[in-house]
Amino acid sequence: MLFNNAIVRKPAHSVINGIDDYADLGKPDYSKAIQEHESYVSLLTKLGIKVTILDALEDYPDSCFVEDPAVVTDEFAVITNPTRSSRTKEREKIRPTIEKFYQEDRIFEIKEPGHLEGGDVMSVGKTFYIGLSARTNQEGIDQFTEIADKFGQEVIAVPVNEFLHLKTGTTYMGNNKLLVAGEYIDSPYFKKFEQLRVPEKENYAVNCINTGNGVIMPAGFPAVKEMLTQHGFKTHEINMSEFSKIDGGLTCLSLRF
Ligand code: CIR
Repeated sequence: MLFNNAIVRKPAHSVINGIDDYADLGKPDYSKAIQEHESYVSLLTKLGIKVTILDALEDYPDSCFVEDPAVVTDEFAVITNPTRSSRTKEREKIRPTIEKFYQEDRIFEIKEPGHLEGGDVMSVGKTFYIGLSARTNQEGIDQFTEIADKFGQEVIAVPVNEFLHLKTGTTYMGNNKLLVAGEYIDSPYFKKFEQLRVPEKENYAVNCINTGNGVIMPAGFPAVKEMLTQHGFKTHEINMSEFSKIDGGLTCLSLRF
């Protein structure tokens, strides 16, 4: 396995009012979102991952996207500073859970005027690629760089123009293989990787999770499924219809470590 633990948060009824800056597919249906979330948790559990399920937070419509208010790594954790005002306080809500898994001196914080969201952080070996996006600013990246440096890890900032977060446009599958869509196809930032190019109409499926025991991908993207299979990955599909309506992908639904 590439990770043994996952933290997720149940979607609240308010998930129907989650931020939708990109998708424009209408509002999510709460019961369907719950079903999809349950399938996600069951799959992680079936694959041998220990899942911690946090209670829904009605005051925070996007709080099921736990990947954004924290970054977790083998050695340390960072409580981030989400940009959108409806999400900023999610940082306080995730902290007690992070404290259960990490010692106090291994927990850091991104502070004003720095902003950073976990969806922009892609970890590959000893390097963090961090998206400079509408949600993560240079100050946030500079603060993260200082933290990573304490652990001998480097940061490479990558501009994000077409997507919400860096990982909405690229995810790392291991073995030097990188799924890439849109602006990251043939990007100079990712020259050293073997690129698995996602066709535009399947852009949403660039956001996958390699568990080390198969790749979790959204259901309904045959070209990406075929490409992953050809590259030797077993795939597991999860229906993401409701989360995709509010710009949420598979990675954003969990913190994995
Ligand atoms: C937002 O706009 O913040 C949420 N509706 C979606 C967050 C997606 N998070 C992620 O890709 N890590």
